[in-house]
Amino acid sequence: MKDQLESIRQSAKEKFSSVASQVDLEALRVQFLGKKGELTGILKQMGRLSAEERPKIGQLANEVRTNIENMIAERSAQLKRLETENRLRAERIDVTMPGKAQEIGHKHPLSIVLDELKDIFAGMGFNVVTGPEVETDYYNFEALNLPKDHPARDTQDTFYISENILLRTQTSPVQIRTMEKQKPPIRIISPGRVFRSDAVDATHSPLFHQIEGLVVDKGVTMADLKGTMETFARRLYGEDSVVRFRPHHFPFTEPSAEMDIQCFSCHGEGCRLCKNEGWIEILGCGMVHPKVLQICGIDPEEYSGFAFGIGLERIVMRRFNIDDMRMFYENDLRFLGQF
Ligand code: 2NM
Repeated sequence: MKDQLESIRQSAKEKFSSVASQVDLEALRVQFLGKKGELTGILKQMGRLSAEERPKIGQLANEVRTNIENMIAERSAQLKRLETENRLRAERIDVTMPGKAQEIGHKHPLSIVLDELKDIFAGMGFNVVTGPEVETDYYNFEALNLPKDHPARDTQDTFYISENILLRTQTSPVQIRTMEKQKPPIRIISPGRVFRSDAVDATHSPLFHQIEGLVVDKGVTMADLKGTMETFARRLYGEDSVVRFRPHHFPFTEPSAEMDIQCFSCHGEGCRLCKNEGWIEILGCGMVHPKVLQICGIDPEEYSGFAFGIGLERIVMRRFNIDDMRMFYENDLRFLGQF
């Protein structure tokens, strides 16, 4: 029996030192120390020994068991170390390798100029306000003093969703909503998308962008309107810009005007850029109609105001010399990459 124990010890030494994985190691542990294992098999036969031999063999068996347990612990620790080493080798990262360049996008030309316009008006104390693109007939037309038979209300020009719901044709509904909610002084601009049922060509699109502005306070006059618009033009086109105001008509302002800037290419002489006019139209504006103030709950005897509307696309087209409006919406990277 002593020889058997020694041979178990010897065979364990060989097998445990060459086992290559934790799973195999566990299988081997069961083979030697498990309930049906080799060592247990020996211990079960201890009854057959003499009283003299039994403690000696018992001691040897315990020794062998302890030996094997130590072998397992040692090999297990070795295997763990090996696994870690292998993993570290496999997952090694070369931090000196060049990275994958991330392509960073940039602003759309419309956004470049819109942000500039926002900055200019912010510098004059205007807040930016936005509102819904789907509007009611009331906010888009009725409250703006556009009579029921006005041509702008025709289904030819406006996208109707139902009889009373439509896509806003200008951002003025935002101004109306602001006047309803907020007591003067009011000084806001409302940039955003507007929609008109136009056929697409180089200068028309059913979706385009507007920035409207509104100032309401006590004692606001046409002089404030002209000064603010001229300051805006100078900030945008340079301090030596020359502007002029021409009478116009809008249902929601009285009086109304359009502002032109003197052509910066020919200084009023007439050239290709200004189509021989000498002047380039920039925006529409006027003193808010007393009826509009009244509709919004603002007393026109106490308050007055001015408003203006700027078409973003036209300004951006002139800025970057773009001759076809469709380029803005086609997402052609050969175009967009130029800004
Ligand atoms: C323009 C021209 C002139 C305008 C008027 C209003 C409101 F709500 F106060 F009545 N908002 N925007 C206005 C005035 C818009 O666009 C060419």
